Amino acid sequence: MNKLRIAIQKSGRLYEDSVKLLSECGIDLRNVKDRLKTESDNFPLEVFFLRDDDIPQYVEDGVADIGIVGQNVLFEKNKHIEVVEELGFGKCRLSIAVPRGQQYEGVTSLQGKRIATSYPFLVTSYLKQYNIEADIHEISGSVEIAPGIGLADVVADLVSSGSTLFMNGLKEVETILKSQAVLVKNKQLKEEQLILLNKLLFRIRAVKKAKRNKYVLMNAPNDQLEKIISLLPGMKSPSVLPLAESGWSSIHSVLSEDEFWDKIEQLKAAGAQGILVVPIEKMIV
Ligand code: PRT
Ligand code: ZN
Repeated sequence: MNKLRIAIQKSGRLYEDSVKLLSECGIDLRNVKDRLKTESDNFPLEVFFLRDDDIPQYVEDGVADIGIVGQNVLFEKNKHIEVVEELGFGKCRLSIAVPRGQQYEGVTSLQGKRIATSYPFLVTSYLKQYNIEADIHEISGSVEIAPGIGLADVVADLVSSGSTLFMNGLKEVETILKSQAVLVKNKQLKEEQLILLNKLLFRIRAVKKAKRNKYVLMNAPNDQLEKIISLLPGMKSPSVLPLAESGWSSIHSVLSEDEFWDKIEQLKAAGAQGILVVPIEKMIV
């Protein structure tokens, strides 16, 4: 039977969110712990567990059809593969950081400096834009300790909360790249694999959309209905149901995360009561 093969991280920061995303898409995986490969019983999907650094190569070579990887790794490896969807997890940035006491007056301060990083390609490309030449020291881990042990003057490393830099006496001075996990695909997928990928994408988009929206229910006196309805978008328009108590209605709608709190305030001010907010599992428009 035709299968779609996906490469995801074996263990690390992207592993749990990748497996969770598949699960939210209704894809059950057999025995994921300590395996190199597994399958799903309810979707034609085979899953390869790999080091994140190897995923772009596997997808380019067509050993895997698709993969989940951070944009930082994707752009560093610079393989011929396509991004299909941003997944909204694994968010971080690749930044340049200098010792806190060191004076820094913009990128020109980096001229001739020794920079420790696991991202030599991205750092070199970034500096090139400013005609800066630096001495790049590629190291694979614990980049943040490099200035402290005299290996480098400056680092370029991934940052999320910033606490690792802080604890190592470093300050972030430039952002090279903002990154999140993305779904990538091989450039020459066969028709059968494309059909399966589109099926998976349809589910991923429904899950992502649901996360950005909330289902809201509220009660309101009928004489306020018009005003309340005008505030609500809903998927088409809000549903209005009569309450057992005459003169009152229950209104159901969907609100997006971005406008959520503003709308709730306006709804309360317009006379809505007993507002309930419920998470949405899937949203298909
Ligand atoms: O074994 P494998 O090679 O698969 O894993 P890995 O050790 O190379 O990667 P892993 O699991 O650490 O990270 C996988 C991916 O998660 C990265 O490629 C990024 O896309 C994403 N990601 C998101 C991060 C971070 N946030 C992050 N904070 N990857 C690493 N970090 C590290 C960073 O290198 C630094 O050491 O966390 C530290 C900084 O964190 P803060 O919160 O102190 O700023
Ligand atoms: Zn890695």
